Amino acid sequence: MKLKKLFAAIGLTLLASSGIAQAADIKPRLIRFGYGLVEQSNQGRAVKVFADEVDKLSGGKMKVRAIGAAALGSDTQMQQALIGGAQEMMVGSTATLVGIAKEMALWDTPFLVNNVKEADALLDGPVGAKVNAKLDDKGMVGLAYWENGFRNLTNNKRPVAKLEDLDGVKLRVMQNNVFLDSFKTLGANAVPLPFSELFTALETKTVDGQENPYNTILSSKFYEVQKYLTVTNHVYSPWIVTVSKKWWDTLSKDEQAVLRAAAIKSRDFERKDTRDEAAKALAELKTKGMQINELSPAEAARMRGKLTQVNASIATNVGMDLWNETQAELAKIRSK
Ligand code: TK8
Repeated sequence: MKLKKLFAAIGLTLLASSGIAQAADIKPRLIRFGYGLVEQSNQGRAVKVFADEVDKLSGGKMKVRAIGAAALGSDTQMQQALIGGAQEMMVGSTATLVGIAKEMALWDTPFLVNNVKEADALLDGPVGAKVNAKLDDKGMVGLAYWENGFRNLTNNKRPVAKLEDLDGVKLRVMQNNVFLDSFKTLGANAVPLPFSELFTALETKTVDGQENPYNTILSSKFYEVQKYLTVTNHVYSPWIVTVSKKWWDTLSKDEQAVLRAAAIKSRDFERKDTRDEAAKALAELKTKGMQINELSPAEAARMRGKLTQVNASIATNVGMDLWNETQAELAKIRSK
């Protein structure tokens, strides 16, 4: 199946580059593609790459209308629009998909991967494909995992240098039970909220803090309303590019291949762009006035010990087979 997809993608690239995309079975299509972050973010930049690639591969017939800043709704609202067929595509956090496909909770496992190399290998390998395929009979088709990134903690109450500093901090978490449990376990007062409501919630002090990758803290200007940042890297968050299954089933094989190829091309761009930006972002957040706390090795270990207490329940939720397969796959990746 994978080879077939690959050949289809290569075929299309050849078609497009030789200027005969007209010959392929491609009709004029309008694709409403929603996302949550602002246009000037790693997410927005990659959606633009996706749109340009779809345009190129389809000989200008398939048009992507990119709509950022949650203007089409929060992640969960857009997911429902995809399932219902009212919107064609989106990119968003896998964490908000857990209510639809419980296996997605695998990606919320604290400290599951140690670095981006492991993340790429796991997500692009058989385990990633298996989890992704769970969306198919739920009304969505997943095309590629993009990088959201390693998540770090910010808050406005006090510098968090040890576990106890989190006591009673009202912390916004993504809408899913793993995140809720994880941060309750750490002693925070965890409050699930859609990302689209987060800036205002921080600004009005409805919540004290949140956790997201450096890139997002920067592009969403959380530094304007958050004083303290603690480098926790507590979980690697993927984004996933999804298509409405209802709409997907109306597409020709050539049209589907255009979307698959563009999702992979933009994924590769996105991961590199995100990593380049993340490497500079912490210094930039500092110049914007944030106070950065690094955890001592002892405190980091304590936090890790607490957080990984949720692993057992994640394993039960995603299924023991998938959990064990993931551990085996990670061992394989690490031995390479
Ligand atoms: C953007 C979200 C965001 C995620 C979150 O729509 O909710 O905190 O990290 O990237 O998907």
